[in-house]
Amino acid sequence: MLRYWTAGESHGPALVALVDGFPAGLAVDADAINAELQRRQGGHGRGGRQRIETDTVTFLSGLWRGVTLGSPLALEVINRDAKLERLDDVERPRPGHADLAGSIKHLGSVRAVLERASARETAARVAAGALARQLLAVFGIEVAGWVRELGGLVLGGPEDSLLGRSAADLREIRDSSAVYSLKPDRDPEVTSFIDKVGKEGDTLGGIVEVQITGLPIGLGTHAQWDRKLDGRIAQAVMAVQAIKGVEIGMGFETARRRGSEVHDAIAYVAGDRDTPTLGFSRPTNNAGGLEAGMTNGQPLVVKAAMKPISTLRKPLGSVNLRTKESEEAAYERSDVCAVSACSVIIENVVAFEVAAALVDKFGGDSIEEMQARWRLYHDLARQK
Ligand code: EPS
Repeated sequence: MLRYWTAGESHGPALVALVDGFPAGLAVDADAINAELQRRQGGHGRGGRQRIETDTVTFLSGLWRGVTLGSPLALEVINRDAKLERLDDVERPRPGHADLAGSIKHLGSVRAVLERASARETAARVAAGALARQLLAVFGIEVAGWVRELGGLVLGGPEDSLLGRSAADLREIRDSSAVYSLKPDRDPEVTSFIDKVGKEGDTLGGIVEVQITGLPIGLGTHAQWDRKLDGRIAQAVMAVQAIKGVEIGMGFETARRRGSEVHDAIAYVAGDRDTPTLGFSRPTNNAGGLEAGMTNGQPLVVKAAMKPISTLRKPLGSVNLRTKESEEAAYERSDVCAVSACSVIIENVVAFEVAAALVDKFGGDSIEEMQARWRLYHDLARQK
């Protein structure tokens, strides 16, 4: 079983991801993990913290000469802005943040809660996911993510499908955009909108999309609710800070259409028998690559809705927890828009869940055994 936890406060000494159940024998590319951490720090609209940090990963365990041992991996990302001991408490909880519910729940301070609730923690999740996608790459499984909508501006559509296109092509287009969208020509309009909203003391959310190609048929299961891959992905995505909605494939739109306009017809091309999809293809991908909790060989398509950052420079009404008087919510340095960063986070948390499903299906002791079992499975399936 491949799984991970994170630890660390936003202004504590470091963030840590503990990855357990990772197979032995993978030569880890730390630079590739660092590239994802760097992307997470970017995107137009980020706050001052990102000018202080240079997020890079250090492996505290689980590697020997750069190769995974099959033992737990502890990944550390240092906080340069480690000043927790010097920070004051917050008395006026911010609407939308963990401040109010968390401080009451723990019978403690707002600071004690907000430090862990901060989206800074996602650096650890990105490090774990960026490691997991290196396992996916061994099997030809590729991940790409981008911003599809930002503050109501629509920056993508059905034309962005990975059906018949390469993830590398879409990543290249996205990397040329200041907001990680597939419409870099719209950047001037989008960035000046973010700047304008920032000057007004407000924040923006958006919709991000992740697609994964090269998947075999049969990751996940129909047999038990807590191992269905759609359910696992939905939990991982929903559990990212500020996410309020998750869609797989056509998502909510399926509810408005007839069955004949939703389900994807099945075709077979004998010449494609040796591909991971065993020759089966689907002219459309409304299911988003998942049927009954299992991958069906089509690209996985996941979208997530991110609410605007809850720390507002022009704050909403709140209550002083000490005096119980009405006051404006507290303001701490924050981002105007972190939707671009969110696309990186969702990309990597989804990658981790898919890697966990790959380990479930093909075994977690070593890469070599997984590759042998992958070949055996496809040989057996082809004989059916
Ligand atoms: C973040 C770091 C944080 C915030 C942001 C995300 O740094 P600081 O609190 O020192 O400015 O910028 O966290 C929040 C949006 C939040 O509400 O807590 C990061 O590295 O992603």
